[in-house]
Amino acid sequence: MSSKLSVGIIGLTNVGKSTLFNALASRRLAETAPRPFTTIDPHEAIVPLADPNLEKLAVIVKSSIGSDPKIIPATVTFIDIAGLVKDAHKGEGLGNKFLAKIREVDALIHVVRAFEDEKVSHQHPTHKVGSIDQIIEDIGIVNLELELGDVGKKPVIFVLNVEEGKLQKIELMNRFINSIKVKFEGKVITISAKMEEELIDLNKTERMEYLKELGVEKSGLEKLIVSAYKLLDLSTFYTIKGGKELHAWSLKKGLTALEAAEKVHTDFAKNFIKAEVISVNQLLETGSWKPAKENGLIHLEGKDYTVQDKDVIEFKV
Ligand SMILES: Nc1nc2c(ncn2[C@@H]2O[C@H](COP(=O)(O)OP(=O)(O)O)[C@@H](O)[C@H]2O)c(=O)[nH]1
Ligand SMILES: [Mg+2]
Repeated sequence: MSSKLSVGIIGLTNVGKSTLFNALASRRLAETAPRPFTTIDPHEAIVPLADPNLEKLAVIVKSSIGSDPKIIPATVTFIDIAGLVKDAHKGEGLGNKFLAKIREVDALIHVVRAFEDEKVSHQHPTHKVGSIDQIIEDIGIVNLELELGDVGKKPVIFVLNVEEGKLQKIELMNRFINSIKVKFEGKVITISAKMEEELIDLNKTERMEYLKELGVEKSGLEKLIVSAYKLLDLSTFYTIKGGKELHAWSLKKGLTALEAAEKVHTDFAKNFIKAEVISVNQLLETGSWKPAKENGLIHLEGKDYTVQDKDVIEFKV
């Protein structure tokens, strides 16, 4: 079983793919400084998923062991795949190489240019750059290459890269989104890659204040990370190792306790006896593991148990 689920960032050239990728990659650095995620490839970013349950669980753990546990969030891997051009499937612009990379990922983020900027050239401007017609045409070009390149059907999120000033123009944004939805299948998110890149240098509090000033509730990046996670059809389970390490793990939906154990530790899978399981909400309501156990809320499961989203699992080996 391949445990590395990834999302490839694709699109024409000069649409803001790398700008978006850099913002994603830096968010990782900003929020997970204590944990050195080893970078295998500069085009690959392992990004933590914000999860309010982790902080709540940490409070519970602290109240029973007296110190703050180390928190390790679940992650999504994003890959910056260089731009596709027309006739990529015939090998244009290293097209074959990029198409091969696209076949390897599990889902796609298709970045589409919706910003206007004379200084940034457009590959095929037959319409006004940033117009709905241009957007639809751009998506069509890339989709055709994917089809001819035999990429196969993959879940996709369209990211409309707009100027930051346009983000609050809800009506305009909805018009963009709806026009895409009429023609193509997939989720659509509006984002300003450039703004997200500028947010990198701010800390969490400054970032929130800045967004508030702009009249935006959440950074587009957060929305995108959550959507990508959903797109991969993952569920989350939690382990609390010795009360010291709080770990969120992602698992394809429908997998078993044994497969979950394998993710945590190969030895866990080999020596699997049973698993103690409780939903995170029940554990949070009860306040700690011991009373939950005494009240019969923790159930014993075997290897074949289908892991449910937001299970807290204690593997017995
Ligand atoms: N004005 C403007 N420029 C942008 C925006 N996003 C990206 N760019 C610029 O467009 C150019 C191409 O961006 P890049 O991320 O390298 O595109 P890629 O070829 O798709 O990876 C760069 O000069 C970026 O600074 C945006 O939202 N607004
Ligand atoms: Mg690029």
